Amino acid sequence: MSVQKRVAAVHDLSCVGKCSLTAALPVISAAGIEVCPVPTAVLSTHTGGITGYTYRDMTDEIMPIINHWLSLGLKFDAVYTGYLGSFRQLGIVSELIDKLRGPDTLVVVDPVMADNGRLYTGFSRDFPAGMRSLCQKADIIVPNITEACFLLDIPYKPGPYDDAFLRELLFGLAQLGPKQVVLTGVYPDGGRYGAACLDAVTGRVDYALTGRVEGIYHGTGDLFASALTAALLNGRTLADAAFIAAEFTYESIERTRQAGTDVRFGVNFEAGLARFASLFHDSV
Ligand code: PXL
Repeated sequence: MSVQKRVAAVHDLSCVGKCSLTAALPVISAAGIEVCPVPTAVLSTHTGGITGYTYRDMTDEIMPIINHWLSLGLKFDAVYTGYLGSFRQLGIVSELIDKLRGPDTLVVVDPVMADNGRLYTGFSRDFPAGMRSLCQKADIIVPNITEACFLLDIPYKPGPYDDAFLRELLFGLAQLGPKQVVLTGVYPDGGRYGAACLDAVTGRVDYALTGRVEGIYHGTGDLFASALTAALLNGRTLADAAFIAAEFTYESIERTRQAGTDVRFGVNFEAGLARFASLFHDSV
């Protein structure tokens, strides 16, 4: 029996909406990995397409949580960051990475801040520049196309996207420092959708494409990045992990489309967790 892996997951807790921690906790746990949450904010729901949500900023709690963990001698196989609750957290999370990182710790930064060409509600125009600095610390970054454009300071354009444009984004992002880049929300044509990944050490580009469902499904970027992190920690290659994550996300979206539920409240990924977990039976 191998020693169980442990991840520090630095995201908000949106109590309804199935994104951030409410995706990372079940998905990564299903793959046999311990998930230690660091809540960056606590909200009644996520902020996408919903008004009237409550919001409690957790900026001042982050370092005390980390310092307590360090005093206990806890070690982490990965630090996985997502939605941050304030601009100030960019610096705090950078410090957190320095403190928790060991020689073999995988640092995954999902630069959550925008989608469909626009910054999320509450994010200031200088946030992307700050997020660019955080990405420099990462081993892997997982932006969507909009976030990639903000990070590279180039204009967003709606898809479909050709190979030349996707390579421009992938190689441009690798210049920031991460060894691997996984770009989500990629669609080369009307029928396929998924991710493009670059291993900057070898220069190899792979696509992980599944079917495409029209519409905006909230929280799916977080589901994808959580599944990707889980698969990587279970020893899968970047291309395999991206494909596992793309399939898991696509099946959750398709299930939700068929059910016809309110898409603002997230997709039904729970029904796919048993199958997802079964992919890792050998490694846990
Ligand atoms: O899924 C990204 C995300 C995470 N957390 C919160 C959000 C969003 C996207 O809107 O509002 C609070």
